[in-house]
Amino acid sequence: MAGRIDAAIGCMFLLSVAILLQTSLAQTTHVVGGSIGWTVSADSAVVYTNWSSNQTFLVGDTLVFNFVTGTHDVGEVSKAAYDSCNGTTFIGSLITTGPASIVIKTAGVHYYICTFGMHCSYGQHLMINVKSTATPPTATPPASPPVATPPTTIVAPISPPTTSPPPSPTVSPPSPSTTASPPPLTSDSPSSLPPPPPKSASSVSVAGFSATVFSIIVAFLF
Ligand SMILES: [Cu+2]
Repeated sequence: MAGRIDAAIGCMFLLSVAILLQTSLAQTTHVVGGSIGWTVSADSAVVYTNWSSNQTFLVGDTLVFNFVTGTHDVGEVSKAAYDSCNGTTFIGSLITTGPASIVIKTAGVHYYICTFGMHCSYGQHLMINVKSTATPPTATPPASPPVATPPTTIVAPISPPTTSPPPSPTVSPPSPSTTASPPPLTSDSPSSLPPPPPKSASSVSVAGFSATVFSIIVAFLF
């Protein structure tokens, strides 16, 4: 009993460890701009647009903005602020110390800008589309066991037909034999019953005949 409980606890522990490992592996750290980092240049807008288009962002992932403190900053802003490079109001807080790590907490489109000088207007801004966590792929393996269930339900309908034929053959042979055997018994019994009445009638008549003969003999003698 105790051994079974220990085994169950062990299995649950291993399962939770596997889930934790899978969850931690699913999280990705994205270094914004790759080797270029978080900076400004003539083609900054193109650089960050191309970089983000080649990434898959999931909730729980981390963005790393590589910059030297005092030369840039980064803050998440609304779409309106992103479009107008308005660095006055932020979602969360403006991060002025580099490198800056930001964990993505919600799905949807997120916008980031640098508030230094004209950096945003020159193209130092980032727009990313974040998908919800990779739980759908992990939910797909559990879906395969349910797929195995339909075959078992299909097998169940097949078994009834195989079981039903045996009963009918076994039932039919007994019924003819039972129906056949009663008729001989009933036919014998009626035929056997009638003979007794004739026998008894003849015996009565014989008895009456013998009594008559006896009375005749007695009368003849006396
Ligand atoms: Cu900047």
